[in-house]
Amino acid sequence: MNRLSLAMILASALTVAAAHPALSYEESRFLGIDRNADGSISIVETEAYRERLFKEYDLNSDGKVEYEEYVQAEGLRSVTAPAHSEVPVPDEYREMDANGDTIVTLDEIKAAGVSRFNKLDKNADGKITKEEFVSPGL
Ligand SMILES: [Ca+2]
Ligand SMILES: [Ca+2]
Ligand SMILES: [Ca+2]
Repeated sequence: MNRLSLAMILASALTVAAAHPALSYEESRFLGIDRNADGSISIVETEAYRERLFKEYDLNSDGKVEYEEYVQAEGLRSVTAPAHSEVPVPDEYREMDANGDTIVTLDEIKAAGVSRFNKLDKNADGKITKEEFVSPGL
């Protein structure tokens, strides 16, 4: 093997490593929302993501996410706490529950996603790029 081919092998190994770095939490979330894998998140993808989120939270599938369901779905109550002990409402839930009735509807959860979308979409081109996708994301 001459030096040139060794260099080429090393270079291609580096390229592979660069193309598949360990994904950060945000990167893997981004990829999960970017369903058509075009490198940006559209408003349609945001709403679809929020619908999936809603289904995850709506444990009894009755079309509303009561606060208790959210607590259970997110595992917010410590395992040592009594079964129905109160858990302080996190900002995340307040943000979704626009009318504050401790029930989150599909419309509310999508609207919260759209308002996050608009905040993240800094250049207002209707797409969120990886660079724009910063915590807490969508
Ligand atoms: Ca996309
Ligand atoms: Ca429910
Ligand atoms: Ca509500």
